[in-house]
Formats: sequence, structure tokens, C-alpha cells
Amino acid sequence: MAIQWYPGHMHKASKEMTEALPQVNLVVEVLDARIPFSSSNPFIQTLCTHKPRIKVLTKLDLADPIITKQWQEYFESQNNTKSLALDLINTDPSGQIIDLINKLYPQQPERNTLAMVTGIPNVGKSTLINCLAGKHIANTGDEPAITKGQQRINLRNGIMLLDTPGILWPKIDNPNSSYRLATTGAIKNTATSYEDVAFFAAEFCLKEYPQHLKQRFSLSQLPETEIELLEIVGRQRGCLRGGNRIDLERASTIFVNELRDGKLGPMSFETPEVIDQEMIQVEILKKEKAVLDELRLEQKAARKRKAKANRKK
Ligand SMILES: Nc1nc2c(ncn2[C@@H]2O[C@H](COP(=O)(O)OP(=O)(O)OP(=O)(O)O)[C@@H](O)[C@H]2O)c(=O)[nH]1
Ligand SMILES: [Mg+2]
Repeated sequence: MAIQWYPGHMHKASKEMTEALPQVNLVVEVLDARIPFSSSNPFIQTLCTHKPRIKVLTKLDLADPIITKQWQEYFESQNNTKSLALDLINTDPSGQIIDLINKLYPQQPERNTLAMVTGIPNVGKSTLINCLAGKHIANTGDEPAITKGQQRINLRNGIMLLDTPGILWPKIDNPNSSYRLATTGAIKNTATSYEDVAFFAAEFCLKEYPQHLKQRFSLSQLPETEIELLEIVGRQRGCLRGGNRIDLERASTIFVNELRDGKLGPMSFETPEVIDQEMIQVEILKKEKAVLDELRLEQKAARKRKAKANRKK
């Protein structure tokens, strides 16, 4: 299943971001520490190449700490880029972020540094802004697309923040990335099916985090398949229909929500190494598709020529 979610307000927000860019001194790109590559919008990458950048990996508390370290090293090796991994719920990292902003873009007299806070939906942009402001300024919520328009926030310390709506991009090339985005809650639930997402997540957890599953669901032995796991979840959480059958949709919803909330334990869904391999595969598929598309166009043109010749006869 191809998951895509690019509603009109995201197109508008992308345009507004491009328009605001000339005044922006520095970009704070907010990423989900569980999916640092998949939550990185290629549009933002291209747009902001010439600006100093801080990659803030939020939801550190929900991610696998060893893998988060690998991602930080990976980002720090990029040009003009610094990275921070933060838990915005249980800690107050505002001093750390402000110091880094001032280091990357030293303050100018009589002029605020404009830092654009950007990223995909539901990664914690508004939570980060509230943390920096020290009070509730931007609305936050555990669902994507809470912020719908840009907002400037003067921190009164020489830094002005620009809060922006979360944006995705029109075509997500890597199918694994779309599933990871859906699993972590960046794609609106109505644009996906909980069952599909739960099957993806169950397969991943069985392979990469079997101990988390054993502990959460008190299992002495792991089930062999995704469906068996979801049936266990359904039975334990009372998702039953007539005839004692498992309500798979409800079991899937519960499984995905528990995973999103970190109840299964800290997890990361991708490593730099896995992404390198997947991107090679994506490029191969893209090339194959381009060849097929060209062939289809040639066949269409040949059919047209033949029809024209027949008409002339
Ligand atoms: N566990 C955990 N949750 C976080 C963290 N940062 C943000 N959240 C939660 O993530 C959810 C989304 O946060 P928001 O700040 O609304 O995200 P946003 O990026 O502004 O989202 P949009 O405006 O929809 O694009 C909220 O429920 C936050 O409480 C974190 O570091 N750890
Ligand atoms: Mg927001």
C-alpha cells in the first residue's frame, strides 16, 4: 500500500516557507528521533541548503539511545549542520538550544536572529517553541496538523522564532518511510488503515525488538507471525466480537497507539546503514519505472501513428 498525505494546507505552507526564507538566518529542523531519515522532508533539505542548520531530534525518550547516537554522528558529519537529541516532555533543554543558535549565528546589534522552526507534522515543533518561550504560546497536540499557519514568537533575548505548520511532500519514494511515518503518527489516521500500519509495526517489532514484546505482553514465547501477535494483543485487551472472534481493527489500533506512546519501550525504526541500503533499492526501482514509463509512451505513440495511417487509407 502506498501511503500519501499532502492536503492543501501543506502546499500553501510550503509556499509560505519559501517566501519567508530570505529573512531567515538559521533553520531549526525538527525530526523524530525514532525515524530521523523518514521524518526529514526532502523539500526542506533543498530549500534550506545555504542556511546554518540545527537538526533537533525530539522524542529522545521514545527512541533507542544507541541508534540515536549513530544518527547524531551521521548528521554532524554534514556541512553547516549541528544536531541535538532532546526529550521535550521530561527535560528543559531551552538553554542548550539558545546557546547553539547563538553559536551558529552570532547575534547582530539591533536585529533579532530569525530562526525558522520547521519539520513534518507531529514531531514537536510547537512543543519546542513553548519550551524556548518558557510558556504556552503555540498549540500542541498528539495528532498531526495542529499548527495551520506561520507565527512569529519574540523570545526577547535577541532571537525571533518562526513556527511553521508541519509539512510532508507530495510523493514519498521509500515505501518503508511512509509506513514508519504512519507508525509514529506523522500521517493523519484517516489517510491510513490501522490494520496495515499494525502489520508493518508487528513485523518490525518481532524482528528487531522481541524482548519489548515479551515484556509488554508477558509472553514466554514469541508468536511466529504478525497476525498471531495482533491476536494475542486483541485477546489481552478484550477486543472480541461475536463467536469469540478477535476484532483485528481494534487490536491493531491499540497496538499502534501503545507503540506510539512508548509503552512497548524505546524503539528506533531505522539506522543510517538500513537507510543507505533502502535508498539503493529505491533508486533501482525508480530507474525500472522510468524505463517502463518510456516504453508505455513509445507504445502509445506507435498506436497513434498506426491509427492515423489507417484513417488515411
Ligand atoms: N514523548 C515525547 N513526546 C513529545 C516530545 N516532543 C513533543 N511531544 C509530543 O508530540 C506531540 C506533537 O507535538 P506538537 O508540538 O504539537 O508537534 P508539531 O510538530 O507542532 O505538530 P503540527 O503542528 O501538527 O505540525 C504532542 O503530543 C507532544 O506532547 C518529546 O520529546 N517526547
Ligand atoms: Mg505545531
